[in-house]
Amino acid sequence: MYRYIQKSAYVSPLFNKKNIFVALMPIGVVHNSLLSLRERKQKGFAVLVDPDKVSVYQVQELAARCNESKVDYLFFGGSLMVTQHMDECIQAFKSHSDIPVILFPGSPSQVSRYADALFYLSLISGRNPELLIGAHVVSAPMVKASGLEIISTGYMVVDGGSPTTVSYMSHSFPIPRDKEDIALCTAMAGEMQGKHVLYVDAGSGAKYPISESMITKIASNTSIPLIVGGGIRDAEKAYLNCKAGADVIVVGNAIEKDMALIKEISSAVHQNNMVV
Ligand code: 1GP
Repeated sequence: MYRYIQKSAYVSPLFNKKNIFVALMPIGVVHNSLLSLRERKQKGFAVLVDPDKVSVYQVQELAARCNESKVDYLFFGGSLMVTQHMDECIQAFKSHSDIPVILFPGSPSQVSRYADALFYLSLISGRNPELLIGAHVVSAPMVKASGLEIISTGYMVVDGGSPTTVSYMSHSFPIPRDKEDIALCTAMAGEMQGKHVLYVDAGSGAKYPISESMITKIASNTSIPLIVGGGIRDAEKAYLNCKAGADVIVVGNAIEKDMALIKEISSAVHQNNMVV
């Protein structure tokens, strides 16, 4: 799929018969599916797996449950990577499921060619140059060579009520949870910088998930897909976040504790699709 840019004054092999320039800006399958959720006002559900917290056997069970509950995406990654079995886990998941696997890396070393796509994260809520551009420069050749679909992501960490691994590791302050205008302006800046998606995160296991009013503020003033996660523990909060304007809901911790939640939360998220 290609994004049509605009009419041009001259003809070249890159122009179609109507002299419309067909730009060489491929939109990958996963990015396109995220755009389509936003455009059709549909909602998606993503399960986050931290490779340090699962065995290959558990990943297989997870795949079966995700298939059964019509999960839309599997996000894979964590702030740290103590174990060495990411490739193996992703292969195990892929051999049991067609659900797209998107890497959500805590560091540039977390790249696996077995995934479908990679959130190319820029921590736009922080002021640490390493996580805005430094790590990207170092990892660029490896990321490019991976052949993965790259999804440029404006990553925003919002205070979830307790220090999270991401805040500690990134040496950056999260956005205070009552400063919705800061969150809004950060999101707008990310969109205008050309990020493909926004990921607003209260951090894994957050005491306070992102508020619905903050989600509404961001969603109603930006037009790129909005992913929301951190501290979501039940179907009701997932449903309310969708109502507030989130396009994709991410749940990790709560599912690690109770896999039965996959079905419950997935139904709640997709219930919004039926209402629409
Ligand atoms: C964390 O958004 C994710 O980066 C998910 O958070 O583990 O709290 O669900 P939880």
